Amino acid sequence: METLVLDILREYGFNANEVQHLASFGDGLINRTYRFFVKGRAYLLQKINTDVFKNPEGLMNNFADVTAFLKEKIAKNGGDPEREALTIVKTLDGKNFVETRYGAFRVMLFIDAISINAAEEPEQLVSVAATFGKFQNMLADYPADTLFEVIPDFHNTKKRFEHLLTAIENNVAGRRDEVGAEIEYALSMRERIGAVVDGIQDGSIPLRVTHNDTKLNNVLLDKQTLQGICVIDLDTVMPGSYLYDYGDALRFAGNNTAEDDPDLSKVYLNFDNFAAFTRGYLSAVKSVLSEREIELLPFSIELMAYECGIRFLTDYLNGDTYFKTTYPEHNLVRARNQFKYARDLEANMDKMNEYIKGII
Ligand code: ADP
Ligand code: GN1
Ligand code: MG
Repeated sequence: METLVLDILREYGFNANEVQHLASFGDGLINRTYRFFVKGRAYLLQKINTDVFKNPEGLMNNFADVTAFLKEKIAKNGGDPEREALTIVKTLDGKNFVETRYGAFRVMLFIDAISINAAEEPEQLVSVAATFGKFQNMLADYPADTLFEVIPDFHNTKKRFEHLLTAIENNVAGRRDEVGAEIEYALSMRERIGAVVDGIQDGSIPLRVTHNDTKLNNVLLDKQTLQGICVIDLDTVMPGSYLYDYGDALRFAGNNTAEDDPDLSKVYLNFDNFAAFTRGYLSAVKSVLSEREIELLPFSIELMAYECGIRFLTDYLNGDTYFKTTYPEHNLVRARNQFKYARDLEANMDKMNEYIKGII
């Protein structure tokens, strides 16, 4: 790896003898991330997962255009464009990424901040949510039709359901018999999972530019103040629904425990986290949400937990080809966790709706 990396970095004008402290970094489930230093400045090198992102050029064009658009707004508002938005470092001949026979790689400026996998206290989520909300606001007038659709149907829950049916049918990894209960639950939800997809189709839910992967660790926080600074992981920025971003954020941050905790007794809606995130989010976007979107906010969390659960289950049935796993049952543990969470969200639907009504 080291030699390959040094070869890539030469394309950026970084000589092998200048590159220091090259090491793996972060804990995303899709890309491989490395940090290194040159002349005291920190950078990230990322190997773009081209099994997942089949067209790195289209993806990097989105990335470059969206960050340029954000930077202009941030500068206008008196912010720091290199801290509040990602910065692509270009190669010596002006390219956004490097293609090698081992895959596609990009370099970004490292932002000196932290990302967390769980909130230490609910109040942290107010600022995280406002950072996601602000990101959506800044992109509200972005020309959505110029965006390349990186992963078609990314949050099309009905299509995800079809993929699960195919995986059940094919039983590639021979694991179907172990997951009867999970399959039964997944199938039982069939009639309810079209709410957002159908709403987009019939026009009752507006199509907007969204992030589509609003995990807590995809926002950077200031080390001292723990305030949200910057939304990262822009690979999936595409037209979508605000409900995907809100729902996915609370799928992750509203769960009382990690998304891969095998101890299901710890998996339930942490209502304080839900309340804090919802307050922060609504403070940023309340004025632009439609009535139907507001109505579906609580359900969107259940929907995203369900969708992520069937994606983990599908990957388990397919023999773990999509998500990074660290042990054989990892995807199954994740699927069970998400399904337990979805059921708990269902039980809390009225309580969440009451809370939102109180704010609006
Ligand atoms: P993945 O798709 O694998 O989740 P990410 O783009 O989210 O990849 O990067 C993985 C991790 O690297 C993030 O969770 C974050 O901790 C860190 N990271 C990514 N970009 C930056 C950046 N520009 N500055 C600082 N840390 C970053
Ligand atoms: C992946 O890339 P990362 O780790 O932020 C996945 C999300 C899932 C998430 C589950 C491109 O997110 O959709 O919700 O794992 N990203 C992609 O942890 O599939
Ligand atoms: Mg990430």
